[in-house]
Amino acid sequence: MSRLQDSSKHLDDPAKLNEMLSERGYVFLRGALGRKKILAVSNDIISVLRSYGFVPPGATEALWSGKVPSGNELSLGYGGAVKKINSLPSIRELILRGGQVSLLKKLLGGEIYSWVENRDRGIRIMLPGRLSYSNVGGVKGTTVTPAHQDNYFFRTPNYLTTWIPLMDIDEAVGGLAIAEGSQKNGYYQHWYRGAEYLGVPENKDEARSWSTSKGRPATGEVKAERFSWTWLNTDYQAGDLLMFHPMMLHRGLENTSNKIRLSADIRYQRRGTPTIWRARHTFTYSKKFETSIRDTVNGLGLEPNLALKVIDKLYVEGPKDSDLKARAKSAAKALYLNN
Ligand SMILES: O=C(O)CCC(=O)C(=O)O
Ligand SMILES: [Fe+2]
Repeated sequence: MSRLQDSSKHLDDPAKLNEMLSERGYVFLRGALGRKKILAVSNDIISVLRSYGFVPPGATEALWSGKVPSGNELSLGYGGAVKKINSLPSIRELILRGGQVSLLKKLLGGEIYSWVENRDRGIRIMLPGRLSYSNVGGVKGTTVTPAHQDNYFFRTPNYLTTWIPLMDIDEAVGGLAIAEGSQKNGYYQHWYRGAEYLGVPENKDEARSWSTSKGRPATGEVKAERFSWTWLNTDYQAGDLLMFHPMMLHRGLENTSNKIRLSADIRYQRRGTPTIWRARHTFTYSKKFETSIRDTVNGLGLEPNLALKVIDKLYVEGPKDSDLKARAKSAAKALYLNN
């Protein structure tokens, strides 16, 4: 693992930062958001986690009590504790008016549109270890974010992802790693095994082992396993800001510490530029739509590769007035004939 390059000395030079975003695909700015401000936000989160028993009484850091979530308490978008956290005034303030917003105003040269789904997806609460979860959007996955491009979720080049550590995140707490130069090759194949989301294989061995265990690419054009990556991360500190390109390959690192990893990932674009449907809806709305796509398509009994393609097509098109089953059938026919 190599280190992210810190560009904070160019904080007042938007042209330079834009140049880096387009050439390197990311900008990492040490301390740009102010340590004190961010720690005040995370104190509010820690209070909520304490009240749910995830942080022991009296602890002022995000220490993990050892409590395992009951049901979806900590699930992105859905969890009770997560909903409570998303409704905190300090979180809303951070998302709508944090330092990243004023910086983006300068970089994008206009007012900023904060995606609707930032409201219920923005904050991530990551317990130590690698737990499986199931059924968010009809998809199974694990708590350690697999390698992916955000383009998998949001099929538009027209936004930036900001990743914000809400505490000090060293290698033990995990954090985020990005693959140097990976934004330059297009849209990588993202894999599934049945309903299990695997993400992008990190090398040939992983691709081989997925494919011999019934994994298959569900979307994307470029075989990522052709490349070999240098992963970049750093000892993140509260106050740091990482911004990256929609095509940048990145992944979560396993949390092996005794702390709960707190971070935000929120997306913005210049106001008035074209948006995609996901930007205009809450995360819970979108996941519900995704579930109904999967249920509908799986109910048609299609050949598995075709089913994955149909799911992807309906997902990209987004919610519409017309009946989903009829849409699925005509997409299946068109894709079948095209093959
Ligand atoms: O924080 C993580 O584990 C994943 C974040 C992510 O995928 C993103 O910021 O786009
Ligand atoms: Fe991501």
